Amino acid sequence: MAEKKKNLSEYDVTSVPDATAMSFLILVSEWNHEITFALRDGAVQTLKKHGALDDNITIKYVPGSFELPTAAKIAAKNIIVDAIICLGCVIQGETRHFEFINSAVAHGITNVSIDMELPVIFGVLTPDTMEQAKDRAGGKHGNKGDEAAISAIKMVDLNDDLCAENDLWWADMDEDFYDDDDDEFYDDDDDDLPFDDDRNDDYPKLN
Ligand code: DLZ
Repeated sequence: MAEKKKNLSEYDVTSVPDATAMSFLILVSEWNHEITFALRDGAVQTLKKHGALDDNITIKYVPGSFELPTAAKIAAKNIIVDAIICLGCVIQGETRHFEFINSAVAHGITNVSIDMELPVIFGVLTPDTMEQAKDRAGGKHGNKGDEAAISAIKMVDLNDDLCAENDLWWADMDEDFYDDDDDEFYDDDDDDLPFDDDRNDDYPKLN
């Protein structure tokens, strides 16, 4: 059952896979940068805590949260990375576009993730006030950047798992298709046919 989270930085450390071999792109919105830079720092610290190497963490900036999905799509198409973490902050009291920006960003990120079959993580704060934002960017409610980093690591691990399942499935199929006995079946040479030449006798006659 879903539980209400008390702190964005609280999680079961033992449930987090090792991120040593994983690569991440962090996209950071410059709008409300006092908040988003704190999210970025939390995300980097958490990735490194779980083994991610400096060389495997790339950070790029976009003007505002609205640009996060476009940047994620461009990145997903052009660079090799295991997950993209999108960080932003849209404060309700400060923009009449609040609903519009939030919904565009949420849909945009979801679409990129599904289209590109790549974990693209929604690390965008959508608080009512700047104070609430601070509480969630390293304040009393933890850091949304930490949460985004953990989600990214878990999704990369899940992706690897599911792709490995797929590889196993194909390996099994290959064995069936290319089994030595089966090969004979596709051989044109009649002498090699794995059944009797009078096999038609076994079938009921139509007339
Ligand atoms: C324009 C705008 C406004 C009013 N508010 C925010 C905000 O609270 N958080 C944020 O990340 N970006 C905001 N922006 C900028 C838009 O995201 C976008 O960068 C511009 O509309 C240009 O496309």
